Amino acid sequence: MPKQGPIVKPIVKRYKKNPILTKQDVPYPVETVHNAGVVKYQNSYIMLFRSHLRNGRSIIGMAESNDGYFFTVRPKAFLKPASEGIFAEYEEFGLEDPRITPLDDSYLITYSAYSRHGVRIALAKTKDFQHIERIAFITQADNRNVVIFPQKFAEGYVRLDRPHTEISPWSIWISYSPDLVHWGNSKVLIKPLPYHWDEMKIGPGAPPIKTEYGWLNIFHGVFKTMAGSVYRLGVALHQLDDPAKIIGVSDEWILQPDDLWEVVGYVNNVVFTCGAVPEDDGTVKIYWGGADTVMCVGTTNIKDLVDMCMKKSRPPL
Ligand code: M1P
Repeated sequence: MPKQGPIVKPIVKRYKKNPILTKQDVPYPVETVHNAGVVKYQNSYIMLFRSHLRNGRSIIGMAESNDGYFFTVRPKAFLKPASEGIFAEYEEFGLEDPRITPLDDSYLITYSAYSRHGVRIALAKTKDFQHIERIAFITQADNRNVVIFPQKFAEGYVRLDRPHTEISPWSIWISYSPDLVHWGNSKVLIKPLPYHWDEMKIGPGAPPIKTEYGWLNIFHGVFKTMAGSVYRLGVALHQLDDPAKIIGVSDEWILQPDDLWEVVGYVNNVVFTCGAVPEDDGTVKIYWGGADTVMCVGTTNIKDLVDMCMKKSRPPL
């Protein structure tokens, strides 16, 4: 029998019945169910998930749950590429990685729109998860993983995003907007750290969570190996009144691919989050796609995440 190593308490405790959603749960043909935004709406949890179709392009489905663990999928897809106008042109190759931010009386949804012109982020909004209104494209090509903060600040609306250029590869930036459509005043906040688990890419994951200690930003980091890239999750803490100020970035990851369905799938070795739900008892449910194939959930504590950012931090830049 293999020897048991030292027992280390995990920061994120996986739900025993993972994966919580697979393609078998979807009443229309899809090949994957992953990278879902999740939010509490009235007395339920709403999940907007990405699915690959058999042509390799993605659409967005919706599932609902009373407890945040057992989800039922709606009979029809929630969002498919638009069929006319500017949205049709830029959504031609599919929609990916939805994030949901409650703001005022609406829920903002950002998603990656793919087309022959590259990938960019679209903003849509809903009040009831029945009707959805597309608002605008809010990035140009090659800037994705946009998460909007769930409040307006003195400087306006605030988002984190992840532009990519050769001399500033895949880092987390902050931008500001007066109206959610026009964004600017951007600056870089967190960069990949050489010879570190996030040395290739770093990108926003779940929309930031407000805590008494600051904003928790659960992000993904990528490390390139000879056997392909490994996607893990990390966490950073931003100042409450000025999220451009970083209080700390955890040196260690909080979750890495371990379960079989995270290690093997459509893309091997991936845990990727687009949503986390804070609960009244100080815990947080983190939702992640496993190997770009299935949806998983785990729980963690706000205090543990904050401690990781403050006590074991690495330089943001
Ligand atoms: O396959 C892993 C991930 O790859 C892309 O993420 P990023 O550009 O941030 O590295 C996305 O396609 C994402 O959906 C996917 O999970």
